[in-house]
Amino acid sequence: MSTRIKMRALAAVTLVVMWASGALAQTSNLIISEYIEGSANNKAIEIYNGTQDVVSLGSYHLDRYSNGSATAYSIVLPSINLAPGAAHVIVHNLADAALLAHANQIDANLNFNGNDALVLVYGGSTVIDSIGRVGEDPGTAWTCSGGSTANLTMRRISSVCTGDTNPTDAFNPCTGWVFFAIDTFSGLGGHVTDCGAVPDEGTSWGGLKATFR
Ligand SMILES: [Ca+2]
Ligand SMILES: [Ca+2]
Repeated sequence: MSTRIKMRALAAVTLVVMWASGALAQTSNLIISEYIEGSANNKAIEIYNGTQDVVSLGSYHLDRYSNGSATAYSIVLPSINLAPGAAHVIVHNLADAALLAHANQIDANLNFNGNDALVLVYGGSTVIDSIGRVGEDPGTAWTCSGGSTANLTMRRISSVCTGDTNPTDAFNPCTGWVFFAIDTFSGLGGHVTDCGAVPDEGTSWGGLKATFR
């Protein structure tokens, strides 16, 4: 087989595998792809790697700002590699078993309840994504027509390719999110975007290796 044909075959296999893993679409960085504020302690956050690269999750943390506070409580993320197309699900430790079954990480400090801003941070202070508005207590929740950060499941719409990197401007949950009934857990563990470009052969091969590591 010629080198060119081998490369084409490799690219085809790579594309099929990347498609199967949901990794065709690229986001600019990690995004918060799902937010569950359910009954009692049913709280969960899904973080999705829609990039073409393996991401070291330990370089990120999730800050919670409760009730309009300007002071963050940081939730540490584990030092694992998140493959392209993979999702990481954090669940409150007292959640129902049906929700805990989806957890990659169980954390007692994931105790938001609708009026608490959440910020995904890279390194010391680079904001990657956010939900809510830091410094504002909206009362019960940030709301919009048909949407709320309380008592619902929020999922990022597929066209969102970059997180909300401004955690202090006004927050409208209907911008970039769709809503599902309280205690909907079925979307956890994966995410789909339509963010465009297919990874080139060189970098997607790295992603392929990561997927099967
Ligand atoms: Ca609160
Ligand atoms: Ca914002």
